[in-house]
Amino acid sequence: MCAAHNFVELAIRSRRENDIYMKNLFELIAQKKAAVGIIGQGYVGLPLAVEFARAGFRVTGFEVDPKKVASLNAAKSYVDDIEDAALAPLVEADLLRCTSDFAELNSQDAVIICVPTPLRKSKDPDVSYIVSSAESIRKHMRRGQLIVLESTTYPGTTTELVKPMLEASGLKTGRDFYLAFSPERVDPGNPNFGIVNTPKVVGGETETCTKLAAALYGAIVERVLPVSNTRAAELVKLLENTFRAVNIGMVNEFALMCDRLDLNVWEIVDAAATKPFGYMPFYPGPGIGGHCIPLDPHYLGWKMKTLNFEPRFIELAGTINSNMPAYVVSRLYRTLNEAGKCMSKSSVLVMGVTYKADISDPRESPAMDVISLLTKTGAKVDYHDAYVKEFAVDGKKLVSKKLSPAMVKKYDCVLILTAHKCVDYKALVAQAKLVFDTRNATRGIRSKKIVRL
Ligand code: SAJ
Repeated sequence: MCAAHNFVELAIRSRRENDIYMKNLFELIAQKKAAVGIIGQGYVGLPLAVEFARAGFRVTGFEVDPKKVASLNAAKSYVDDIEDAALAPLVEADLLRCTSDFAELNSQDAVIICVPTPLRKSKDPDVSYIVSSAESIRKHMRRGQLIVLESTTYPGTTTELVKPMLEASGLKTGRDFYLAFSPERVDPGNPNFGIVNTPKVVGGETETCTKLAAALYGAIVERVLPVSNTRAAELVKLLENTFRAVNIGMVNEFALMCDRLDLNVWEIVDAAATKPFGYMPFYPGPGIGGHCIPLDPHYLGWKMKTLNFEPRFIELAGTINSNMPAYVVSRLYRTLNEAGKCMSKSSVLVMGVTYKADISDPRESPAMDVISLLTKTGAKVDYHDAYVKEFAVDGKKLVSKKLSPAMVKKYDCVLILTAHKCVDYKALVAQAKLVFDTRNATRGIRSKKIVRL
């Protein structure tokens, strides 16, 4: 009886203790006194850190890159969407600081993981950054902390990978610490939607975990949407990005169909976009770039294959989208040929190398593939992009050429891959011998010199 009685006593005391930890964390969040640590200060982690600091939380950014640590502590931003002026008051008020000392994770009440989730060459997920972050947390974690994973990943990552790693500390999820997943929805360069006015989905390992994550994000965003668990939250994000990849793939296939039908795909898409319901426009292009849309659906594809399920839409969209650079080059062959030019003896000026317009990020840009393929044909390829001073293709450094009427005139063809708003396309067309426009950047300009995707 005595042992059983002690066990019950112990359980009640431990329950009470846990309640104290949980209540304390809710209070710290409500009073905005919770110390918030964010691992990864890139285009996702830094804007998130700024919003928590703006709300009055003391935020510590954890970064492995010493240059980023120094830059942020000097209130110098390296993320397009965050101005230095936004950082300065927060750094001065000691509400935002950055460190590479991960032992400081121990003093955080909440830790949010915002690290990259790239793909390996084999298109398998590379969760190594999540693993190293979880390992750092395990080493320094303590009772009463809330840990949230934001990095886009396959359903089951939080519960099958992160949770056991953290529990190797001897602490128990939902009792000693709290664990949730909340997908990031940062859209770089989006002038209308930022962290505060983009609804935030949260899903926890337990109900208390969900509630604590909802309370934390509820302190900075207008709307929090709790879902049933971490796997649901992980899949919500993958649906969002697979939706985009598949629809972009479909409209790219429409571009190929219009080529066969001798129709203008841009006219077709614009006309369809007048439908006020049941339709959402996507636009063809030279392929898809960035660190999300080309990659995220393959995280889901990989997971489903481990469950013997063939994700056909994801595979098909991936094939169509990744073949677009080769299609652009084949169309350019035809375009130059019709102008009596041979590709291998032609000079091409590429306009725009970032993965989408009006940002400076060239990561995973289809321009890399297009320029690589073009160079292999023997063509002389230069580029101009006001946002990207230099750019490596197949290990060879290219430097952005200064734009001038005399310079544009020299090229056999101008190839528009990214439609930055800062370019005067009317002047460009007037100066160019020939323009192949893969983004409809020359929309509304009538000239026999223009060929469009
Ligand atoms: N693209 C097209 N046609 C389109 C739309 C996009 O070819 O109609 C291309 C773009 O040029 C780009 C790629 O697809 O190369 C990705 O475009 P994106 O607009 O999805 O840009 P991302 O990857 O920076 O941002 C997306 C977010 N975009 C939007 O919701 C508008 C969103 O899916 C995520 O918040 C974000 O990825 C992310 O981090 O997951």
